[in-house]
Amino acid sequence: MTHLTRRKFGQTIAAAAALCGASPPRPAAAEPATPGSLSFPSGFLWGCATSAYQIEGAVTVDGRGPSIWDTFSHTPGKTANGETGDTADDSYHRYKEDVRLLEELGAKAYRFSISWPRVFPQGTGRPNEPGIAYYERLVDELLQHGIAPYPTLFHWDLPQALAGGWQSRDTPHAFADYAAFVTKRLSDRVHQFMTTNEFLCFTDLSYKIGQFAPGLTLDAAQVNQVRHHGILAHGLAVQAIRAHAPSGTRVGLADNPNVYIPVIETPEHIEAAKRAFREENAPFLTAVMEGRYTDAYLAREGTDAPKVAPGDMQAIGSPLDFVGLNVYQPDYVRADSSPAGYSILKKPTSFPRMASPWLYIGPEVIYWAVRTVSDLWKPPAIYITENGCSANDVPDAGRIDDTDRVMFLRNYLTHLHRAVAGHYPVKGYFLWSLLDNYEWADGYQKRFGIHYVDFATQQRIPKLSAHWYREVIARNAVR
Ligand code: GBH
Repeated sequence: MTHLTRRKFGQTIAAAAALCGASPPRPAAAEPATPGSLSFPSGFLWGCATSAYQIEGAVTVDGRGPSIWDTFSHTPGKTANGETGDTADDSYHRYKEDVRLLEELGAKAYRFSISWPRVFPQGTGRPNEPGIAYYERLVDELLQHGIAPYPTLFHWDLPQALAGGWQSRDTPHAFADYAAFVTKRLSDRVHQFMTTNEFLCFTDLSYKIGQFAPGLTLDAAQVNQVRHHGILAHGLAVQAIRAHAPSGTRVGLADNPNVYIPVIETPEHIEAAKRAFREENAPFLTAVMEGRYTDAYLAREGTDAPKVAPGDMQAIGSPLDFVGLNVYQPDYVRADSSPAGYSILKKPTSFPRMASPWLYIGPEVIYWAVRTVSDLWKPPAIYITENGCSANDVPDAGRIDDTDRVMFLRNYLTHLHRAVAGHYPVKGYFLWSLLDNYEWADGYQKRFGIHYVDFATQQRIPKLSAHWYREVIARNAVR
């Protein structure tokens, strides 16, 4: 029997079984269920992502100190409906159930974040034993289920007690001490760490636009200094982790660079998109990958440029074992004859979006994110550390048929496959998010989960997208 005939035969049985209401037989991994199905390399790391303040709740339990997000979310007018992370998904108490959801998906890895104010309620000084013990329990639970822990040390929940927040140069040093402590406690079991999540969000959005905690609107020089402290914290933490972890422990970060799609795939536009990527991310990922600020950034900022102490840039440029990219929405670039050599296109008002107004749909962005980072800096490995979307999920007789999310994910993963097929070193994908959760200033109205959470009862219900993702993982293939 030829391969083709067997596949057709399999499909017929599946179709018949589906008509009878039985679940179709699962195709063998080597044999795609659909012609043109896109297989991923064996060992590709399929996972899900969350973050501490967005899911844990239990904000006053076991000695946790307040974070700037507790303060901000409790300040009237700062978040949708005044919603806070006080309870969120109560994952602090329900982590075993949440690990079970991962297990049912067949997930190979879980990206979560460690709450700095649980571990150091004052940000620095005395560690809080019950705080770190929680993460030991979570890690052990994951390992018992064969799921690799991918912790991030900072996903925006800065201890409130740290005076000056990211405006202070002491904060990056406090972060390095916290990183060293966590490394000492977990690196016997955790083989990879991410330092910070999304520089732009905890610097610009928090200290320039004021949309996120602590909600400040500082001037350009102050903002550049905050950005510098953010990337310095990352660099000092890389050094601290390496100093205290066994050799072989991998260190990376998760960032959300602006990603540019060349308007037309011709060499001149591709080159322009690459230039745009390097310059538009100059204060963040570019500085981290190159260990220096670009000449154009320093010239642009002039006297507002950050003050840099000796040793800072060397720490910031510490070599990484992997780069994590959070990829959501696209921007488009064309080559032009301006001094920069590119322009970023304005999106037409008809450009399609998901339920969050900022979340434009551009599946190719995931390919260009991987390709551009790889072409520019050749890191040993790249992970997609977040990708996913919000949707207006409404249970209907207990089901959530989020076909819009499935459409979104299927298209993004199809373009991720293009990067795999092009031999770019992308090693894994973390879907944002395992669960509906606290979407920061947007509160609970914007749902990103592949599991629906009823916030009144804390019941978790797999959405259609969870069933779909389970099949992706089982077949190691998309479509
Ligand atoms: C990620 O940020 C975060 O890491 C994660 O915590 C979050 O839940 C997830 O994405 C989904 O949002 O309101 O127009 O000013 C993604 C980057 C930056 C996108 C802030 C939304 C607000 C845009 N986010 N941005 S706007």
